[in-house]
Amino acid sequence: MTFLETDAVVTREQVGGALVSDRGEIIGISGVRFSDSDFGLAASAADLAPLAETLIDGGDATILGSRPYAQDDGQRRQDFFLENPWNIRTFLIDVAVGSTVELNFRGRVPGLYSVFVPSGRLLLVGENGSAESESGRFQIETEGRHSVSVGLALGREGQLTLSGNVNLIPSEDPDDGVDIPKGDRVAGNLDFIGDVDYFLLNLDEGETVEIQVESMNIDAELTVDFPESLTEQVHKNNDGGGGLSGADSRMFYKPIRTGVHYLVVSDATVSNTGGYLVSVDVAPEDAASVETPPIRETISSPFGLMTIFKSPTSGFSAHAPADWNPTGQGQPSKELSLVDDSGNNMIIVVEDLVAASVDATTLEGYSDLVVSLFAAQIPGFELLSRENVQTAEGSDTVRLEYSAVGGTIRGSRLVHLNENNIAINITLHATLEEYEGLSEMFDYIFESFRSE
Ligand SMILES: [Ca+2]
Ligand SMILES: [Ca+2]
Ligand SMILES: [Ca+2]
Repeated sequence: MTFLETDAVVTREQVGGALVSDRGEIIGISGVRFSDSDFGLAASAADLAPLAETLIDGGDATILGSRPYAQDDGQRRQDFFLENPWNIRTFLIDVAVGSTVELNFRGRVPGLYSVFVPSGRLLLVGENGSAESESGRFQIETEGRHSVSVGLALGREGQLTLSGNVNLIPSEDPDDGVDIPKGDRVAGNLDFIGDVDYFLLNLDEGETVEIQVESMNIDAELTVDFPESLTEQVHKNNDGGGGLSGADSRMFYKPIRTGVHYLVVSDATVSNTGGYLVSVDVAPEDAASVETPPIRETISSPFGLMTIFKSPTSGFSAHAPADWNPTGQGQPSKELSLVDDSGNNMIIVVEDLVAASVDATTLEGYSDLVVSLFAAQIPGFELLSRENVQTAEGSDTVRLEYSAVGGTIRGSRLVHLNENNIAINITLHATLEEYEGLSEMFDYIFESFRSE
């Protein structure tokens, strides 16, 4: 859409009129006005004409398709499968003011639910831990349909159950799961505050595409992801597309694999709703695409599939359980953070001792420091053993075994200091009940550590 700037008065005195040329032709329709300013624009009549014709023919001129309310009465229990981390299901609750709603949320994977009042304000958030259930209760204070959105908190896919003391009415979002062919432009809509839409895009390895999200309504944010991606392979862009509001997003994306990708549209401020256009085109030859780190190598081990984690900065590698999920969070020194379905975790932290001005330049000195920090920071920390171990490829390491939190958690930490005074820490935590079953795998992970 082209917008025209003119010295004709388009705000205050009037809005929404025709912009007429000195030859009497309608060249634009005013109406785009920036809030808090006296600056307005007219939309090009040439761009608007097809919409006007559609409207006269009785068609849908919003180009957003029809968004019918759910007709179904719903039921008290909803079981559903989320196919990917961007798949969010919404259920509506339509009960009288004064009613108390009780929700129960459970699944084999950690999930999140959010309850919104009809105006879009967030009322309640809950998260079920792995294999646990979470209950929430709230009172209906405003007339209208409340909504509950449910998504994965961790992991790539999973089965979840939401149940309540009232009917939960499924609300289908016509945007989610829509295919976008290359060279096409598709209209979507963020239907409610917090809506996230995902589109499916088939790409060929190495062929760079230009992806763009344009909107006058939302502060478009674009995310490109694919199944089995690692945290560092997910790309986001907020305002790279500029556009009329300066908030459009754009990305040149070079796929590192052939197959389906997720193109995700959200509002960067999580406060707007409305329509947007998303387009995918073959990028110009010289386009500078975002850098995606390579897919990690996977190998089989006596403990199942392992991915070989290679540090992007510190020249070491370690095996990590392929079916543990990245937590996608943490401080910059955390190079890897994984968790399994029971909450057992693996964390790799890298510390540059010179940059951090840490006064410990030997492996022994640094290990002493780690133990004293643990003792100070971890509730109920108890050191069970400390051993100097040489790994299979000959690196000197210190292995610490400890218990924490009243003996309910067992931890193992491998500490290594390389010749550049970079400290590498691999920590594995398990609940006391699961530690025994996992300890051989922990040994295997520590033995696979290689400092290069
Ligand atoms: Ca939507
Ligand atoms: Ca959606
Ligand atoms: Ca933006």
